[in-house]
Amino acid sequence: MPAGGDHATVTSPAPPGAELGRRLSTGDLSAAPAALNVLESTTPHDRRQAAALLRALSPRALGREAPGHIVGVTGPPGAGKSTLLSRLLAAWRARGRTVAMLAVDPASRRSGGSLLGDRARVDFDPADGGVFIRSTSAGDQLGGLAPATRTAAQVLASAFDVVVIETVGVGQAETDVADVADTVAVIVQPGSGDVLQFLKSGIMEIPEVLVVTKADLGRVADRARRDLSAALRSLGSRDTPIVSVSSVPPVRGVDELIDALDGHRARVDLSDRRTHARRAGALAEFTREHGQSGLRRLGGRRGAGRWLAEQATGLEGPALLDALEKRSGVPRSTAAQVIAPRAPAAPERQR
Ligand SMILES: Nc1nc2c(ncn2[C@@H]2O[C@H](COP(=O)(O)OP(=O)(O)OP(=O)(O)O)[C@@H](O)[C@H]2O)c(=O)[nH]1
Ligand SMILES: [Mg+2]
Repeated sequence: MPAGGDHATVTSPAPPGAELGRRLSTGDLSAAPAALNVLESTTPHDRRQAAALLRALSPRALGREAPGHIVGVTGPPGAGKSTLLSRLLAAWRARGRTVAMLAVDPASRRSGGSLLGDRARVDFDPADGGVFIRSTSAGDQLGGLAPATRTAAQVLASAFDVVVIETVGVGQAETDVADVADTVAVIVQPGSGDVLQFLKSGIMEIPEVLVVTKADLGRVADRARRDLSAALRSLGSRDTPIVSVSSVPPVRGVDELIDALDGHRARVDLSDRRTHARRAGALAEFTREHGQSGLRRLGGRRGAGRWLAEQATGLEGPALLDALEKRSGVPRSTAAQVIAPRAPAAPERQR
């Protein structure tokens, strides 16, 4: 899908970002498609509107963090993520919750690899205004999340009750999605050892919620659940819920999964998590704009992370990007130049 198209440069300019932000924050879900177009677009006009949109939805403007629950769903190809999300979507809607879903396709899939095979799409009712689904390509972000996906999740969380980000993979994909989501569910299918191995070897952090799919397969699914539970115990984690689900009839485990996700969200320090997400997003954007040489000027990823950790917690992405650019001395990018307030983060006297 072309990101945003040329609509901004041809006849009608995109609606101003601040107005889209206002509509979303008052629960107008119909503003979601235009808001995502703005975030995905790379025209200077839309970059400015994106910054205005993010500022309108920042904790400083809203007086709190965006209230939606951002859920990351990640797991190996074919584990059953999309099929499960169709069931989850129906169950959330039955509870009266509105749902936005961002499905991230790895770029390699787009060229039609054999992996596309029996891939399921998320089922939904196109006439249901309480649901918004967008597929995005991971583009050049190998195994990771495009900056626009991170900001899209933040923006959608101001209007939708639940925002799901579906990514393929474990390891890096899981780490990346943990930078954005309030809760990460790792999806495992029975009989595939990779998640178990990743867990045991410490490549993968202990997930917040583990889901074993295809429970209808019987013994092999029970065994996967037992193995995962043993691995978690040996890692000293007793709190991670493991939920077995079947997404084909007889469907089971979906309500239990919703409860597990809600339970995690109730325990999380939201402000902390979202602050971390905004900082990680700004750093990803900085790295995309200015590359490794830019990053070196900040003392590498570590140095940049340490510095970001000292900045004010309510700052939105563009303001943080602006602060990083000022500190590193690189040229400022469009969004930061035009919209970000002078960041209080990098006082001249320090230099
Ligand atoms: N038996 C059984 N098959 C399932 C279940 N859930 C999914 N499948 C099948 O597993 C295959 C992959 O399911 P998807 O939902 O596409 O898996 P995915 O994790 O989204 O896959 P990618 O997006 O390609 O990574 C499909 O053929 C599904 O029909 C289940 O609960 N039981
Ligand atoms: Mg899928």
